[in-house]
Amino acid sequence: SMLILVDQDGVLADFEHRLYQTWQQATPTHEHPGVAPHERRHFYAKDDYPEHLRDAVQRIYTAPGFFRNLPPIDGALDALQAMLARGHDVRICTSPLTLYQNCVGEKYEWVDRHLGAEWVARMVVTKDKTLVHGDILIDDKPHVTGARTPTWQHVVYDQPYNQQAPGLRLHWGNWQEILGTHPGWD
Ligand code: DGP
Ligand code: MG
Repeated sequence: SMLILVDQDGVLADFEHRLYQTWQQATPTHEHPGVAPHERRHFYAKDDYPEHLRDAVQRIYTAPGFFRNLPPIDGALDALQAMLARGHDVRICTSPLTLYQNCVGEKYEWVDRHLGAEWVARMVVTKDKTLVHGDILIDDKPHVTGARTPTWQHVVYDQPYNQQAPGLRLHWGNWQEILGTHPGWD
């Protein structure tokens, strides 16, 4: 069996969907129509918007309620439970915003609401995922770096903004085939 680290935003919780939806509700269309999730090209959402609108983007994802109300990505919650049922040790490994005031508590609330207290106890909240041991890290960030050489193998969670990243591309429609080829799966 394996120790599997699963990222939260962009893997379990749909940050992109809610950002776009909130932008469309809050911003007059003559300013900017917003960047639809399938049109996103940079890992950081702000970088897909013109310079003069970046503070407005940041105000959306730092506002109270943003992280609490992210919709789950289809198939994500079932996949976590299925990995655990197969005997793996599964942890949610997430990096909070440096503007932590709403983000950190609401990330815990999200896990409690959608997965329950048992999974709150499985959360690892860190700015540097290379300091966390594991066999696999499922993460939508194209390059996950930090202070140490990681013990885990990064498996990229497939998103429009990480298409340049090489290697295996996992999503909740193919995860059993991708992880099934990994030594330690059975
Ligand atoms: P993680 O999914 O654990 O790698 O965390 C990445 C965080 O970055 C997540 O909370 C979403 C957030 N994020 C998305 N777009 C931007 C952005 O434009 N600027 C910043 N600072 N954070 C962003
Ligand atoms: Mg992420």
